[in-house]
Amino acid sequence: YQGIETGVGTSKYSGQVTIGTSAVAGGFAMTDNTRGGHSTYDLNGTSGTRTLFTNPTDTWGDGTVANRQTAAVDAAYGAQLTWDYYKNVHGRNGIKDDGVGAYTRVHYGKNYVNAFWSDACFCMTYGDGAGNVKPLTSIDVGAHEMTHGVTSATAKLVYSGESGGLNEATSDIMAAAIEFWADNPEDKGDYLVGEKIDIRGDGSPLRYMDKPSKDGRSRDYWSADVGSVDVHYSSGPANHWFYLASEGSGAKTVNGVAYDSPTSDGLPVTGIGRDAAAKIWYRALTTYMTSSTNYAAARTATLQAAADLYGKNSTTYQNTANAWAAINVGP
Ligand code: ASN
Ligand code: ZN
Repeated sequence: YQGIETGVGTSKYSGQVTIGTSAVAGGFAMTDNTRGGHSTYDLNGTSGTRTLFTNPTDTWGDGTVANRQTAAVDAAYGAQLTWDYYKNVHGRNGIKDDGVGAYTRVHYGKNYVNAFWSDACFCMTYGDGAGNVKPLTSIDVGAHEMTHGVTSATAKLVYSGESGGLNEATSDIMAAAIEFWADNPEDKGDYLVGEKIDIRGDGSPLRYMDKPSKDGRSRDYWSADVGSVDVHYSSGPANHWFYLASEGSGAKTVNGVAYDSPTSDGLPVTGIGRDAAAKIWYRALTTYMTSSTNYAAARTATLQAAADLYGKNSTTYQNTANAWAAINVGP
């Protein structure tokens, strides 16, 4: 698959987008040679046999699920944004920082209501949803899954106990940062996870970062038993840290979404801004966290990162520490 082309895709969630493609005999393929050769494949309702998306023209999808290219456009766009975010914001050249792209598979199985990253294939996989649950190919879901690859290539946070919650939170945190960074007019940034998918059928998102317990399961604050709950719920305190560190506590509306973020001790917290919070988390993840990092160690890691980036005497450092205190993680 040759060269560098730019296709035009009509996505389901993000409107009309450009995607990196390449020229092949008889047309074009969804292989992006500007991003490490990242390719997007059709599993066609199976869990194994994959076919590279190709097309006679460089125009893809039509925004409907009936057109099987549409999910591919969304997933390829999400992977592309995630690649570009890590490169442009954090200087990271691909998941392993080696310039090599992963790959994406869509239309996994039948009525599959999930998406996942696999270290084994070094790839991301997306289900089509079922009933009224839509394909799991939104920007935030894609960025979440691809970030699991980054975590695997860096801190390697073990996917159980507190480190598992921090692994999950890393995916939600970077996904929120990526959604804001992309600033797509059809899918503006928010501190919600999976709000486009309607996974519960009542219009609510899968997770909330300002007050994670709004999902009925996630924890808002660290406690000694947090490591005993599912990693998608023990992520709550760290997701809450990211919200508080970014925006501060209390009521606030961002991109038209209203938030109201509490603190464990009722004391207010001042935000450092989303970009600084994401920089701190990324540096902590890639420089200081290890496979066994727990909540207390994550606090230390982010404070080391904040000291490196902003200085130990900065208000950014102090507010970073205050956001940890607000989720009940102290010195
Ligand atoms: N979509 C889920 C996740 O990435 C799959 C899983 O449970 N690992 O967290
Ligand atoms: Zn995950």
